Amino acid sequence: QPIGFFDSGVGGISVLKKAMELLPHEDFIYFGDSVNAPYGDKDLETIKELSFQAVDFLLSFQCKSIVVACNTATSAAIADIRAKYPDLPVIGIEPALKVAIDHTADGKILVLATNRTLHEEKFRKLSDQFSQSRNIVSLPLPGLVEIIENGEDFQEKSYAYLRKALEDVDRDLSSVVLGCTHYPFIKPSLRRIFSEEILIVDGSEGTARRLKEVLTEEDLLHEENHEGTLRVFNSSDSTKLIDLTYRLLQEDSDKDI
Ligand code: DGN
Repeated sequence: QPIGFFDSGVGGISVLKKAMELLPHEDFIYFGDSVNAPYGDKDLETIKELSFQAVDFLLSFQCKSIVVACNTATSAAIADIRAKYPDLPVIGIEPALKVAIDHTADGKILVLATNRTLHEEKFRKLSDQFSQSRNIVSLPLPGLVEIIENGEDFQEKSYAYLRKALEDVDRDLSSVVLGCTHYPFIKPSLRRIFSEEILIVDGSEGTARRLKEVLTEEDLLHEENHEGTLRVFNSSDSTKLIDLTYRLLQEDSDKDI
């Protein structure tokens, strides 16, 4: 049985890549809901509804586990998905604040994500957990997901966007947390803005590790003589998105951690 991944578009590929590295004997199915991207600007009910549609699509392939490879859908819908499918291992992703804190002794932390992720209760709770010891600031980046989804020259276009969006942001930071699964793909552009001393982290590694842990606990891992496979689907029937998915899979994401 395969493992199903979904995101409101191609961003979740950053998480899928980590999972494929860690679990080479597994079969994966990726569903990118690019037609409805970005989820980040939608209301809660709509995000929940779209998330259920994505999960049901993946379950039509008898997936043994679901990875919500989208911070926005995780914060908005994961509790409901788990409630509806109590026996299904469902793994989510959230801004990797803990990773940033564990790897830096002090200094301000900047969290970049969609509006929805930053305004959900889930992020407020996460941030409250650490805000006594560390100064945490957050900045929504509306419109950035669309630039990446569009695919064309997205690195240069993102750089132009970020230069403007981060113009007034204090650069005296210890780390930057990428709280949206699309953002690891624009790390080269972020690096042109943030100096090498500033750590850039995201939650993809942690989510992949958690997936492996859960599948191991539940004894759901494939035998090691099996060669893993990948099938990719997108809600858009344009081949452009499927091409972009494979392009991003090849991309060297040059992670700090
Ligand atoms: N990739 C999604 C996330 O991690 O929040 C963002 C896409 C979106 O819906 N804005």
